[in-house]
Amino acid sequence: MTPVISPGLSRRIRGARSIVAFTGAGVSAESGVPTFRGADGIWSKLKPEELASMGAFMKNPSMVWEWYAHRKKIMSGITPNPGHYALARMENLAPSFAVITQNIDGLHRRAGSRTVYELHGNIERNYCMKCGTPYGDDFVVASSGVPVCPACGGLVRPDVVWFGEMLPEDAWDASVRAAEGADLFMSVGTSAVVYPAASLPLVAKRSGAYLLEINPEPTPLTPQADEYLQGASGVFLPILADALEGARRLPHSHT
Ligand code: BV8
Repeated sequence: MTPVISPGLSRRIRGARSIVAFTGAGVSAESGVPTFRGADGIWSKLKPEELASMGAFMKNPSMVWEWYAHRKKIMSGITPNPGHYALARMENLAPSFAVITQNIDGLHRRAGSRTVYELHGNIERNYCMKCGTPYGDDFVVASSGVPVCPACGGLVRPDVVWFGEMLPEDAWDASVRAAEGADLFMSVGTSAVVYPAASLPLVAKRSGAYLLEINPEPTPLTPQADEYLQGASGVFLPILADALEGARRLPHSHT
């Protein structure tokens, strides 16, 4: 039985001036990307600090690169799912729309989303830690073992934000502005435990946004949400996009 959303939520979507979707690994789960904290999540087997941190990389760069090479391989075979495409549709229908993502898989842009702030970087990009030269995956794949910068001999690393590292300033600043200006803020497919990203839903709520959460499981954010849709993003996001599309088809009543 296809879930439905309340008439109140439909009206809210239709009347929203600025919509923000804040996404986590759950939005890519239906594309086959493993999440971090779910039952079969990445962190259930490994400790994040042991792999996604500068300390881990300096201690054992080849182990960290083995992990990222494995994840790059998974991500090279995935495609966007209905949840990603629904957000791209909503961007074309809403007066203002932005995606703030913690995901590093690039699937939002591949689905057609244009305003995407990548808070934790992107696994498709790499750079030299010494001179900053960017390198694509072809260079990384061609390197045997830990990729070394031909220009300066520095170690090349994935362009993702590790624990203890600052988030990219532009993406962070733009995300805070988007959260402060949203009248509908949707937290979708995130366990809402990684900071400072996880502070954005409450920045939005404090600035007057209606806070909607979509997740098959409750999270620490659920009690603060104005509305919680318990279910998959690939199911609910297309329903929200349909509600928004319906509004755009309605003849404008001349009252
Ligand atoms: C920083 C990139 C400081 C790399 C990642 C103690 C308290 C508070 C904070 C801290 C603390 N100790 C340390 C900190 C700070 C730390 C932090 O927050 N730690 C947490 C774990 C306690 N944060 C940092 O270190 C950040 N930097 O703070 O710098 C600083 C200050 C000044 C100067 C210098 C430095 C950097 C954080 C970024 C870390 N990088 N990844 C990589 O991926 O390899 S984190 C990792 O977690 C991913 O980026 C991921 O996006 C992020 C959040 O996870 P989620 O996306 O939410 O995924 P998760 O699996 O957890 O949840 C999935 C959800 O989807 C679940 O709820 C599930 O139910 C749901 N789901 C499943 N299927 C579906 C679904 N939902 C919808 N539909 C479905 N079908």
